[in-house]
Amino acid sequence: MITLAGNRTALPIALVLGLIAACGTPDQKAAPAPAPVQAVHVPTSAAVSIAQMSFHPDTLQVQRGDTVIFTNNDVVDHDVTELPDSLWTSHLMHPGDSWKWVADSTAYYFCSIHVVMRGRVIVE
Ligand SMILES: [Cu+2]
Repeated sequence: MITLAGNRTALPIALVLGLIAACGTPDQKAAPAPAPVQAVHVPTSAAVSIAQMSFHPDTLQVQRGDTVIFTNNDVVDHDVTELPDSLWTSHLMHPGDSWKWVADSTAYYFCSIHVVMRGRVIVE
């Protein structure tokens, strides 16, 4: 025989069981995918050698923020000057000198002393 006292406890138990069943169904939404991990570029450096009246390599591909180190391995002075507007330039580089430039955008450059000497840095 069911008593009033028994009905009072049976209803909450039924609700709890119903909630547990609802939460455990296979249709439950999957947890949100973790945010994609952004690749962080650790700046590095790349070298350009100036020798025999030219830049080696004359085209260099780097990532934004990388440092390009120009070294004058020639027997005469050179410089590295942005083309076409000379937005930046190295100091006069004597044989053995180096100059560093942090690549922030693709740039063409030349030697303002020997204008046929040209190169470019492509920033990805
Ligand atoms: Cu030069």
